[in-house]
Amino acid sequence: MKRIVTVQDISCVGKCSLTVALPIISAMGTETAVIPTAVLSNHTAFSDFTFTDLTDNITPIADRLQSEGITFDAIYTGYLGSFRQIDIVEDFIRRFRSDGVKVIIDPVMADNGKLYAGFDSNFVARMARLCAQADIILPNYTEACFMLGLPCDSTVCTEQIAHSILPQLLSLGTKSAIITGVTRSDGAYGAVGYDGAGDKLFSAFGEHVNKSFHGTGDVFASTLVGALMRDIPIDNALEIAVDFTVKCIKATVADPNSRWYGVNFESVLPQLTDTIESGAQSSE
Ligand code: PXL
Repeated sequence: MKRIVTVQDISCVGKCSLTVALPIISAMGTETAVIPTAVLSNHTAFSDFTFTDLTDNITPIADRLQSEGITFDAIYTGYLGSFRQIDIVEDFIRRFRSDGVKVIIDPVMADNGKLYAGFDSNFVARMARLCAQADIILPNYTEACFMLGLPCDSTVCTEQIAHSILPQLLSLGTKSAIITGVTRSDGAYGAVGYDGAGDKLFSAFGEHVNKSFHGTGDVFASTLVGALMRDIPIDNALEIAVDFTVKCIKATVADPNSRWYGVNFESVLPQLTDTIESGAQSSE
């Protein structure tokens, strides 16, 4: 069984970051080690939140794991809370990266044309520099625009726009990029990727449910990471991640008691694991 480490915050309530990554990637059949970068009472879309910074714990944890000889097949970073935290995470990547270790960076910091609470343009520039360490980055359209210094005034990212932005994202130094929140000409909603080594574009689209929820980016990223760790090729992994994210949104919309702050990924997780396990069996 492969083992990944994911480095992001834990929001006690809110269904995002570690409380999404841990159940999804584990259920998909990969050991999921975690490095919590901060503990928040709830995510930052609530009107208030507590924030306990754990930056100073990261290096001692890395020292201990390294002296134990622990290695990882992938490093997946998500929401990072400060400039200094990115420096330390970059150091962590340098220490734990070796041949074949995939580095997946989700530059979580913005959506719907706006930065999340607590971030500014210096943070954006630092996150863009972290992307140079990545094998794959997973920005949404807003994050891509911020990192490239492009105006993000049109709320719709068409496939054409995605195609023009993707090579620019690779100029940040990442090997591949996937941009989420792309609208196809028939109204379908999904993501477009570009693999620099193979010079290959790929995409996946699903039904556009016109309601946005917090944490869907984390559901998408975790599912993609979970699929890649099961040796599913990236274009197929993207289809699985888009399909599961749409299923989560639809399950949330269909639930009259759903909560506003996150998606009901729990109710559709068994379908995802069935998909992964049937794929794994047919390739055995
Ligand atoms: O889903 C992204 C995310 C992760 N972690 C925290 C957040 C957000 C989005 O707002 O606030 C703490």
